Amino acid sequence: MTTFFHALGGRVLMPALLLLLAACHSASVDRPAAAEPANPDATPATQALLSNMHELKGEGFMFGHQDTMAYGVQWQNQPDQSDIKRVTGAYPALYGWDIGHLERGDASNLDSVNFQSMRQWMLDAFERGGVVTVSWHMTHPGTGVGSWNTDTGAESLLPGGEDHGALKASLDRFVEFARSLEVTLPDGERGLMPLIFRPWHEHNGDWFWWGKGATSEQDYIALWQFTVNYLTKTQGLDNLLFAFSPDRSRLELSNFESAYLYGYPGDDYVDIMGIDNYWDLGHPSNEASKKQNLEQFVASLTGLAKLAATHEKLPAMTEGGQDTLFEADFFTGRLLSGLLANEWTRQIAYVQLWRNANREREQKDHFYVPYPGHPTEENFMEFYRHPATLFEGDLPAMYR
Ligand code: BMA
Repeated sequence: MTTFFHALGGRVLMPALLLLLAACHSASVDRPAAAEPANPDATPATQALLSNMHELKGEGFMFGHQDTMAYGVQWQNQPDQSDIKRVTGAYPALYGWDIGHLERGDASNLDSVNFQSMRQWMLDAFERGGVVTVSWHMTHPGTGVGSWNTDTGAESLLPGGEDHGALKASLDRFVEFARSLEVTLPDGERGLMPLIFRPWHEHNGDWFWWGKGATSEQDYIALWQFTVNYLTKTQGLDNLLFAFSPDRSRLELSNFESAYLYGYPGDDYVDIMGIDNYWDLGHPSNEASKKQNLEQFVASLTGLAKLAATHEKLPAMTEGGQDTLFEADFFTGRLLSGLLANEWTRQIAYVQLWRNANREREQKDHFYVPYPGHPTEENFMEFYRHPATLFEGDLPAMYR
């Protein structure tokens, strides 16, 4: 570029070149994104996490697992365990935790994970160089009913609404929790560990009280914007990156952009454009063939990555997988094939699979990664060994 530029006379061409670069900007897959965090006051470590995740794009994706340290299919209450670790010997790069029931002041979350233990697992992950993401199946602060109850929406929680104080009280529980996550940062100072915060997920579905039907699009946007402003500006939490995550089952591919942007609170309120995808990975209610599934998986990731590039956001598969892993080649045949399909799908910065419920405690099979002895174990090892799959030990320093 420099040679070409000088050869043609820099002065005259400079403005034209800049214009050209600006025009290419939105569609280019090669250009590293600027990675300005939504919160302009984000701490240096939080900004570094965002930039470093942007840097990973095209190189590989961080592999994550929900609740991984808390329990697995065949074990619970054991130190330093994870089904990922039991199978591969490695820790995942990304750790997902849900703080549902923190708002009730409970000692444990909705899946019986003790909050003090969760806190320690988050700190341990940071110490090892891993990344933590938090979701929230929040009970309705006004009515106290669970997140899956859709009788009452978010309207009363908004500023001026009768339950607005209750929403703030719920958010304050998280503020207190996040403030307890104090670590020594790369600059040697004590401060809060960065978190990827993913509230109000799958809002384009009709199953949560903040979702379609119970809550209008306008109220959803107001809820999101209030949440971000309250946590950052009012409470001064500057260690958060914000992830938006509609559900793929309700995203029409032929109309991807406008479907995806339903409820989008705006670029000033989002760092990560996510997608929760169970639908294209062998969901029992999806009647498409496996081949069509794969095509649609690729189309959804491609659409997401292109849109995220336009908005200068990080594209990620924030949640998903195949419940009970009934296909022996799931990890390479479906997940990896989709993620490596083209230059856009290779921009996906992380993929997080959902939890491995403890069989004895929950009396059911509900799991997304293999455990020792499961038929997908070998296939998962192949996935693990692939250079594009990043586990904790593969990560560069993410916070500097
Ligand atoms: C769902 C299931 C539930 C769980 C909830 C919150 O997808 O795994 O069993 O309670 O997530 O983690």
